[in-house]
Amino acid sequence: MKDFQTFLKEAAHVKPSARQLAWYELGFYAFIHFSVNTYTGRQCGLGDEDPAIFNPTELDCDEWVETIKAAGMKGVVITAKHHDGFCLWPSKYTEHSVKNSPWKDGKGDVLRELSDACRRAGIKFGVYLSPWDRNSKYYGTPEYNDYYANQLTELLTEYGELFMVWQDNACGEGANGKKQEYDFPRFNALIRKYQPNAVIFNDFGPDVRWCGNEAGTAREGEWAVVPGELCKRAERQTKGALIPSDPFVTQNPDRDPGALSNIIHSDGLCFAGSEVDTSIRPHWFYVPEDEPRTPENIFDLYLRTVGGNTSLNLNIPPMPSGKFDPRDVAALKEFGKLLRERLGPDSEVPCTVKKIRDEGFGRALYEIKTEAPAEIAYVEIAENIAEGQRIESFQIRRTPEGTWALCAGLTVGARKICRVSAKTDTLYLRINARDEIDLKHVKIYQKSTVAKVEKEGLF
Ligand code: FUL
Repeated sequence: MKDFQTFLKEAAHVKPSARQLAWYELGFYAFIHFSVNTYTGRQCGLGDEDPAIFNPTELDCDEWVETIKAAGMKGVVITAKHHDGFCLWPSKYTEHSVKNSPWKDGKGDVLRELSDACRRAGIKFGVYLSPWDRNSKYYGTPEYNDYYANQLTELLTEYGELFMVWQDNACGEGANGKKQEYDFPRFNALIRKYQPNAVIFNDFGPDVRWCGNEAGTAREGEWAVVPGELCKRAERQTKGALIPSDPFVTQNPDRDPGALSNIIHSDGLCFAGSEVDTSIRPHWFYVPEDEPRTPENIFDLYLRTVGGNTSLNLNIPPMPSGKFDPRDVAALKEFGKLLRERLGPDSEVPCTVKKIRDEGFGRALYEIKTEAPAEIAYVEIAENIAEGQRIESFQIRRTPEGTWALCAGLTVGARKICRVSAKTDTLYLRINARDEIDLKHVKIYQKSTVAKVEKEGLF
């Protein structure tokens, strides 16, 4: 059996692929749930909807993309096909698609319009293709895997570069006794073949895993280094458990899968970062009575997710007209303003970071200095995760010693953004890591000057 130091060192060197690193860089992108459900008010279609109900006469994808960009998002993932089986593109393999809708006389293609708009605006494009299909006559038979693979190939080859392919494991209620075994290894091989830079999202990886809820809640400590038992299709980079495998621990997604108490039981660790997917409204598809999140709520969500070593996939459901609801547009644009004011270059205060004490075993104390005292509002810490994720806990402090910290947290990973309230030119950062600490950067943001001007104007 391994000794603890060897185990920790191996865990600290589990590395992301280039595509996973690029996905971490993006951090924040839009989800779009759009289908026949937009017209029926259902959240899960039955599969027998008439394609004639899909008629987004005012659809303008450049307008969608303008809002998405204004909110600081770097890409978009759209439901090319949801569980109802209706295709937003004119797939050759089914009649259940836009080609039988009155929209643009059956000549429309939402994916074409959106992928072109994304390219024009310089943001990334990705697709959600539901494995569960309540329309396809093949569903529940081995032929369904051919059907899905054919549709996937259309998406992978006809719409330019994809940054993400999003799948879930919803297998449904088994209507008519149908239950489908999805051939994910075959689907994933196709994605790798045609879109080698695209990350694959599935509940448990291989590239990006689900955070485990749809409420917008990330774990306090989100690890990208997790048991291979949980992310079955991800590549294992280590071999052998520290304490013989315990399936309850390693395969239980309700736990904190990357915590040390969990991974010591894993037979092999892999790298799979977590995505938080949630909606700007209480539902995935448009419901006129729903109210969107407020700009402050989205900012808080952003801090906990993008600023908590996960990515945020925030759903904006279009209305039957094809437009976003003006209330959602207003909330997103106002949020974008808050984001630029609070975490943009105008609020950043240059600082120097110096290791002032090395305590060994991945423990160290850093001094962070700004040129002059500043009213600090946020501190961002980033690990160089290209070499692995290592930080187990940290504290941001006014003094090097003592029990009191301005902020204390668990993981850091690609990005940790902390709310801090202190007027000072010196902060201390204590870190406890699994192996040698490799910091990519520390950034300091002062209370936004825009807010200050408003305040001065008021008083
Ligand atoms: C789930 C689906 O069942 C929901 O309808 C939604 O699309 C969500 C993002 O994924 O698995």
